[in-house]
Amino acid sequence: MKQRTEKLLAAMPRDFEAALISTDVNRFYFLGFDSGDAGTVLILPEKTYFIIDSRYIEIAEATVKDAEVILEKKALEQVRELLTDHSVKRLYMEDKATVAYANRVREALPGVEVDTSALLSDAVEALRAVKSKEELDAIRRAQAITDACFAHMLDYIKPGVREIDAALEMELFMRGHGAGKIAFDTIFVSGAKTSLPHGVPGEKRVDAGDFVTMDFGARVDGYCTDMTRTVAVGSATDEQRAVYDTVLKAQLACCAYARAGQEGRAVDKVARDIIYGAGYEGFFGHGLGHAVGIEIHESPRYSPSCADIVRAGMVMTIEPGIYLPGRFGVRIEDTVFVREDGCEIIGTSPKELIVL
Ligand SMILES: [Mn+2]
Repeated sequence: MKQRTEKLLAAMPRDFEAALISTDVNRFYFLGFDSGDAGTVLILPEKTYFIIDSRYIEIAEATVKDAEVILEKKALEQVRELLTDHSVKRLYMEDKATVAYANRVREALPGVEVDTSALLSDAVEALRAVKSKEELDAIRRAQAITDACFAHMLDYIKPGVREIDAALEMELFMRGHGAGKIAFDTIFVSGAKTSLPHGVPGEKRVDAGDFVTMDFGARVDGYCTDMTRTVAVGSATDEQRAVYDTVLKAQLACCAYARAGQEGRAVDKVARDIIYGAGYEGFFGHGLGHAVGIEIHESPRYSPSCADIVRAGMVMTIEPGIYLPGRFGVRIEDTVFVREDGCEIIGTSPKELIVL
């Protein structure tokens, strides 16, 4: 954790004096503190402070190693005292802090210049984008649970099963097999609802002839993974197979193409060229993928507008889809680890069309 604050200090302007961290994800990134949604982190060049209320003080004192843990009374008054003690005149805040909170900080710190530009958040996001070995290991463990869940669902899915029961089954499986949390709300949709890229599981029952799309992931030690598979139940028509094969071809081509040093949009284009070339222009509306880490959607993106360079050590999703409104859709998604010479698919779940 100390390395992370040191990297931040190196990334910030030379006249950096202090940073106030108030978002859950960055508090976790700098302290490893994952209990609750409270606490204020103050990073100074010489020292980091963690102001935390009585609900969490015991766990904070036991687990936070690289910051001085202080019992919260009035957090911003305590911040003001610390800034005065250290003669700080300029404070960076995250641009993802709420406007209300930023206003309270300004009011509480007269005489301190409060910078709410994107500078701090961008610097932290750039650090978070490149994963350490420990972070990658957590994502690998999350993915192993996610793969096991998919295998379990191949046995579970039958005509007559309700979507909401299947989604709950997936969440129970992942939590019961070591996921601290799930990475995001599980998507299990069937039949015509598979044309909704982020459809919500409902009362609908799986029918023979349906496609089923499952988009899900476990979260282990604070890190997410993200996977989507589409399977057929009972049978698949020639048109369903043609759409599936096109998405699979695009997904495999992107996995073969992706490597460090590319603009995000270059990898997106590989999928888009295949899908549009097969006649499905207008039916693949979302970007090809996104970085994954503490949050399920991080920067950079594989999308038509992303000119950011994807670097070695980043963890990205590759998830092309085709969605035919009112009829059916297909998405196939892997989480991959980007290396200099290619990308490694972290999961092991099969991708050829499975007819249950
Ligand atoms: Mn995704």
